Amino acid sequence: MHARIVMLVDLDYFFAQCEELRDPTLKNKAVVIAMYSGRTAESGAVSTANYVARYHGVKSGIPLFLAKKRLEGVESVFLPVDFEYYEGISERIMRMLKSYADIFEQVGIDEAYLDVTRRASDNYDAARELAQQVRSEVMIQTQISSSAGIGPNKLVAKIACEIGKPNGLTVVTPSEVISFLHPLPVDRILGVGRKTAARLENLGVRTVGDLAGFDAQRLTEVFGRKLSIYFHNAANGVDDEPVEESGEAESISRIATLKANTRNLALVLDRCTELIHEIHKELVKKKLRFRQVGITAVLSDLTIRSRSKTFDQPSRDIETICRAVRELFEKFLAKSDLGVRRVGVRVSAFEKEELAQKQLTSFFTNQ
Ligand code: TTP
Ligand code: MG
Repeated sequence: MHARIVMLVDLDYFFAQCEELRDPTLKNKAVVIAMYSGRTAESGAVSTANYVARYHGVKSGIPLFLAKKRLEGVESVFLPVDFEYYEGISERIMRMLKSYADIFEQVGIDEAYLDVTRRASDNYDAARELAQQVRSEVMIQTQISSSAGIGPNKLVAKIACEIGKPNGLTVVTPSEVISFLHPLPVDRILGVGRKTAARLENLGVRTVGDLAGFDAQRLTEVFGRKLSIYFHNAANGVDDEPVEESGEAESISRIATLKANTRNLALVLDRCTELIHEIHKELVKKKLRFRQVGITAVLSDLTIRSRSKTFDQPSRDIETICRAVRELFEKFLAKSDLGVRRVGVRVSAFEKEELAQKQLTSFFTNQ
């Protein structure tokens, strides 16, 4: 049994950096990427800005007129978003990142989680080495600088990555998690925005450590049960969200927490039934047929196990998913001596009907 090593790679000031790549004379100027709303020639918001512009207080989301005001007297360039160009660069980089991961999950145009547990042989020094390699490959191949964070889960990896930006690498080993997180301002935690941070401040909570030590009962009264459990776990660096293969065309998956940890097959399958129904609905909607069914189990010690089964023929049949999930969990539970905490179901290896049809048609017309 082992814990995970999760890496987050996020490209630095991405849209603006792409523009600098196209026109290196921009580098010493303030570069602002503008999303024009079209209402007037000048109205809109900042998509992102390079670090020269950030130094003057320009950041994502602020109105363009404010950005202009803050850059008065500074040599600056405003450019419209060129999404297609950025996407081309992103795709190349994502392919590189993927080749470094056991499990790869892209979460935005310039951001991806890599589960590197196996690749790094459970070793944080090896993971650091891997991050250096992947960042330098991206730099050499595309001249794009990136930052990476490494930790035992997504939450820690994400915060670590942000801390080291730009062009940084921050590694947080399991024994360093608490001392890393606790001094940070509480709004570093995903989901703690300005309003929540202000409410927390009223309760005397400024740092992540304050939040971790705050009375659980009182937190629940203010934020409700669900959110306060999340806050409490996050403040202690606990996060068991798996890194999951992403991409619409690659897989559809659902994951859910059980009422209590269990090794009981019937209870596990009961929870899976709901997930299977949701997955099936999506398969029908997207007209997809799968050739692979997989299960994920997050165990009581938070380790994650996955199993899958591949079929010769593509299918969209709900019965096929149910049978495969039962078979996989039956085998899995027979061997596991730990209780299961969360269960996941995944279908993948898709064959899109229309696509198959199209390929067939073009095959015949090419004869
Ligand atoms: P981010 O990774 O959040 O920002 P960034 O890459 O510009 O800067 P950082 O160095 O801090 O990572 O977002 C990636 C891209 O998404 C960003 O370049 C532009 C776009 N974006 C918007 O269009 N609007 C927004 O509000 C944000 C946050 C990002
Ligand atoms: Mg970025």
